[in-house]
Amino acid sequence: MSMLDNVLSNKYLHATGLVVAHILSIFRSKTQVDPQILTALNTEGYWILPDFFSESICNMLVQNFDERESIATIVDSDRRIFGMEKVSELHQHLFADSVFLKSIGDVHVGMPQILTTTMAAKLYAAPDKLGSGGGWHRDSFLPQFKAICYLTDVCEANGPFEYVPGSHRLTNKLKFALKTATRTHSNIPRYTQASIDEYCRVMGVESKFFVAKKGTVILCDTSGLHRGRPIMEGIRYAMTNYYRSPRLFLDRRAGKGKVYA
Ligand SMILES: O=C(O)CCC(=O)C(=O)O
Repeated sequence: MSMLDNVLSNKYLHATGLVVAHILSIFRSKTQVDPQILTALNTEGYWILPDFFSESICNMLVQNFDERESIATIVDSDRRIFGMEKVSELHQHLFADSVFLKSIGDVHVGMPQILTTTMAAKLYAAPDKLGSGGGWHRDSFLPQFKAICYLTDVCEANGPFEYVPGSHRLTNKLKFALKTATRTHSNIPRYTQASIDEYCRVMGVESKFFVAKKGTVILCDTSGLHRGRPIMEGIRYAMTNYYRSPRLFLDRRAGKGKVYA
């Protein structure tokens, strides 16, 4: 092995190179993302893109789901297909592979985002259940980006997405913890309605639910408090892009100094 090979194979150099590449890619995508969207994601934690897809495209995406409903995972009255981009080219090309959506996540999170899965869902009415996502929760403590697209018109009755504005911000997580002397609240993932009410009262905010037409995309930082409201009547079709950040650490279990993305 030459000296150059030795230098290049050095795991620390490799990791440093990855970090530099990530930083460069963030600057590159910064120029392409609407600053209004970034500001809203930073301050409120969400942004709405109306008419992202036309009605006819939504109908085709719904039809693609219905044709594959037999492979869906059933939980209560929900039908979910994880990895929809692998079984429906339409979902893949139109949504999963969207450079536009991913680049917003890249800049918001501050790292190039990796699509974990596109989940397509058909949710039936179940007034006595907790709703999509299993009730109020945070997906993570650190920033996390998701793009949710309604494929049917969503009104108050058929399970709109609901979010507590600003609850993703570290300053608000700390403020709430200090005000209530609760050190763990921002770190626990699941919440009762009573604890959400308490958060809103203490922080002087109101949760917001999103009634919107099919084809609307909701961008959100799911480290904030959120849920899909229980579906009282009707059906809600939607698809969600789940993104994650690369893991910038050396996987010691593999013992090969491999950097996992
Ligand atoms: O589908 C929704 O409206 C919300 C889903 C949700 O809570 C989640 O993806 O974490």
